[in-house]
Formats: sequence, structure tokens, C-alpha cells
Amino acid sequence: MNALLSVSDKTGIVEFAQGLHALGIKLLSTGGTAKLLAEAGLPVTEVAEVTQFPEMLDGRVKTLHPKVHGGLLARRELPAHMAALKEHGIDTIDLLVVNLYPFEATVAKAGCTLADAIENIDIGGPAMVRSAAKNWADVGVITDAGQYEAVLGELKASGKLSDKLRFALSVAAFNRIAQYDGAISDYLSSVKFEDEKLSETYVPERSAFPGQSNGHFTKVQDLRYGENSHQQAALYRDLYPAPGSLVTGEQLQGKELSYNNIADADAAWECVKSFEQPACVIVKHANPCGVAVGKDAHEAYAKAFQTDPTSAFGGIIAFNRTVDKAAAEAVVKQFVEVLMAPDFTAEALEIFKPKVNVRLMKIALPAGGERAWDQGRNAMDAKRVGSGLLLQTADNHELALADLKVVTVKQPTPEELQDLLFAWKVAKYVKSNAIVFCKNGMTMGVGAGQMSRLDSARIASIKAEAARLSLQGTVVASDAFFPFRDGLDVVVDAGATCVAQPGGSMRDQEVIDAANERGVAMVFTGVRHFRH
Ligand code: 93A
Repeated sequence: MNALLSVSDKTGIVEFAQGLHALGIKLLSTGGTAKLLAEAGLPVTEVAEVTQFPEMLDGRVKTLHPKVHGGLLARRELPAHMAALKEHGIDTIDLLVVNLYPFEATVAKAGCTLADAIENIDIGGPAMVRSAAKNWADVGVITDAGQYEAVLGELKASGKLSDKLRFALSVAAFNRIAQYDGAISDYLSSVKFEDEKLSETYVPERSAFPGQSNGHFTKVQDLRYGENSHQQAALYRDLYPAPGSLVTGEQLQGKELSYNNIADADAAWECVKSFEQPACVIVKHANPCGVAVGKDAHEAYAKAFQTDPTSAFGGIIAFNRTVDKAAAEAVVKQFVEVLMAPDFTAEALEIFKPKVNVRLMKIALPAGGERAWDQGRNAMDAKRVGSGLLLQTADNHELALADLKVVTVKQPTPEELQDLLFAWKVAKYVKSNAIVFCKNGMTMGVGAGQMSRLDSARIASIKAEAARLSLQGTVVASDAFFPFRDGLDVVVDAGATCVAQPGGSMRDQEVIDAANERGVAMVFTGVRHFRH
């Protein structure tokens, strides 16, 4: 059995090689590694001796030779392969031990020059690793010192490696190569290339974010900063963005979009897309502070604005219909950060022209039938947690009238049912705990982002009061169940006559009894819409 050892990180290599030698395995090695093993008194053959070719080009070509790759890639069970090895005087290599030039550590050092980084891109190492890992059925490939023990253990026990271990080593090897190539691609993509400065000692300035596609995302632009001015940020989009999604939009005028603008714009756009009727959504700090449907864009805006005129100041506004003159004249009276719509009439564009800072975004709604908006949803939702990534499918649930289960003696009126569906759609886009009062296709009070449902209910009615809206005869959507009757009591005290909630609490009966006692209608939706 022959082993080829070629490692940059030489930790534990002597002990491991001693173990191999003790088992009668022949050792082949590259310059630096061979020297170390020889110094430890081990018999070792230099690869250059095998290839009959000296290491050249400052070590750039050491192992890139058919005598090495033939020995790694030949399929032992194929007579033709073995005959070819024999014909060319090539020995099999049955165990490969490689760890790569320290590219990641090199570029992590302050002052790393472009030349240093380039010189630390290992070529021969990954090539051998790929050959060995491809031929896992015959070759064991070690890419990490942490694998020495398991390999020596099996070799000592049975004189060979099990299929299971060789396969696991192959998978680990390809993972390592992918990671290594990723690091190179990330580094090079981050380099701000400046021709005139290029020299051996050039330390490139780097953006915090790589500029190229990594196969899943592609960079749209660097942003001035992140959520706060001391944070760096960039916007990426899916390589193939869903039709009708925010990133497919075109900015027609205004200042550059900021990180927070984009986050809020997405919330507004996703929400407004969910309505069939002409709708308007006003978002502040990622929460809708006014949502309404109307006969046209202007009416929808007028109603949405009424919900919370104070919060709507500096808001992000989205329409699912063309913004015409009437809508533009109404909107332009307020301070607006971002305005999004599938289109703007020429008159509307004229109205916004003097407001050079207002960002106008034209975004096509996804085409198709009446459920077309659904195609535009992102398939996956992601969130960073420490050094982890939480992934989930997007919250795409849409409630139909038939899904509602009336649990009270009092039945909702047809108008209340329509408003319930409207309120439920809005609640889905409000941060939890969400309580949303609605009437006649408009939000009347929104309680968002509280740690207790009771507080969200109180805040929603305080806000309605501040906007001088009466909550008498409103419907309420609660994004998750009422754990106790107190939350229900608060919304009924405020004037609600009909409530939608998922149900499913241990105390559902207590809450149902409370609704009956108060003489209001309540429906269970069977789904909840937490949003954090
Ligand atoms: O410069 S290389 O890309 N060209 C090669 O042919 C080659 N073969 C092995 N780098 C190459 N290696 C790498 O050399 C190995 O991946 C390992 O990291 C390193 C070990 O060199 P030495 O044994 O001389 O210290």
C-alpha cells in the first residue's frame, strides 16, 4: 500500500506517518513534508523522484503529473486501467493525505497583499484531493488532521479502510474543496481592483461583501450602510428572482434606497400584493400602520392614511394599482420615503418630479390569474442566528371563507366576514403579537410587536383613539390564539363585534364562553401567523 503525504499544516503528520510506516505502508511526499518525515527518521520517497520531474516554478508544479494522478484515479477492478498503469510504470496511490495552502488564514491577516493571496491558492493539492475523492472506492483521502485517528484505527484493525470510511472521507474532501474555492471566490470578488496600484506589495481595499454570484445570489448593490450607520450592508437578489418581487423593480427617481427602506418596502409590497381589489399599504418600521382597499388607488390611500396619520409621516407606501393624478396629489402632500406601484401615469410622475428625494419604484405585479400574486412570494425565508442560519418555507397560507369556523352563538354578518378576511390578511404582515381592528376594508387600529397580546390589543385601541376613529362595530384579527379571555375583553370593550383568531388554546372554551357572554361573534381560522 502506498500513501502520498503533502501537507501545509504539519500538525501530527510525523506521528501519523510513523503509524503508517509501522503498518508497512510506503511513504511518498512533497518537498517540505518529505524533509520533515526524513528528519524524523522515516523512510520517504520524494514525489519528484517518482515523477522524474523536479518541483518547479517555485513549487507551483509539484504533483501535477500523470504518475501521481494515474496512481490516484485508476480503478483497481478494471484490468485495462491496471494494464495502463503497468505500461507507464505507475504505482497506485491508495491513501492521500493533503491539507491545502493556508489561503483563508493568509487573507485574514491584516496587510495581506494581492500577490500573497494569489500565491496561497493551492492548485496541485485540490487536484489530488479531487482525484482521490472521485476514486473513493479505491482510495482513502485525508484532508484534516482530525481524521488521522479514525484512519489509523481501521488500518491497524483490518489492514484496510472500510467502504463506509472511504466514502465519508470523500464527502468531507469535496466539502473542504468547495469551502476552499468559496473562500477564494469570496476574497477575489471583494477586491476593489485598482489598475494603477497593482504591484507585488499592493494591499487591495476590500468591500465587506463579495461582488459576484455564488450560484444562488447575485449582488445588486452595496448600500451606504446597514440598519445603523456603523454597519456595512449590501443587497443581493436570487439569481432567478420571483416575478413581481421587490428586487425586480425599477427605481424611477429619488435618493438611493437605504437598507431600512428596502426592508420596509418589501413588507409593504408583499402585503399590498396580497389584495385583489385596489389597495394601499403604508409601512413604518416594518409594520403596516395603515392598510385599505377602495374603488381606486386614491380612495385606498385616503382610507389607509386615516388609520394612523402620525405614523404615516415618512412612511413607505405601496399600491397594487397604477398611481394616477388623484392618488399622486394626495400622497405628495405628506412626507414620503418610498412609493411603490406597478405603474405611474405621466401626470403622477410630473407631480413627484419636484420632490427629488422621494424614491419612486415601479414594480410589475406577477402576471397570471386571480391568484397571480402568489407566484411572487419567495420560496424560502431566512434569518441569521449567531453563527447559524434559520430557514423556513415562506408563510404563504391564504385563508378562504370556507376555512372559517364560527364558534359562537352569534354569527358574523356577511360584511363582518369580508372585513375579517381583510383583517386577517393584514395581521399576517404585522409583527407579533398582532391585533388588527378593521371596518369597511380599512385598518382602524393596529397593535404590533408587543410581548403580550393584551398590550397589542390595548395599543391598537389607543391608536384608534389618537386617530379619532371609532372602533364601534369593528372586526378584529389576532395573529395567534387568545391564551386567556382578557385579550378578548379588551377588544370587545373597545367596540369590536366580531373576532378572528386561530383557536387551539387550552382555554379556548373560556374564550368562547366570554365571547358568548359579551354577545360577539368569533371565528377560528385554524392557522396562525407569527411574524418576528
Ligand atoms: O503549488 S501547488 O498548487 N502545486 C502542486 O503541484 C502541489 N502539490 C501539492 N501546491 C501543491 N501542493 C501543496 O503543497 C499541498 O496541497 C500542500 O498544501 C503543500 C505541501 O507542500 P510541502 O510538502 O512542500 O510543504
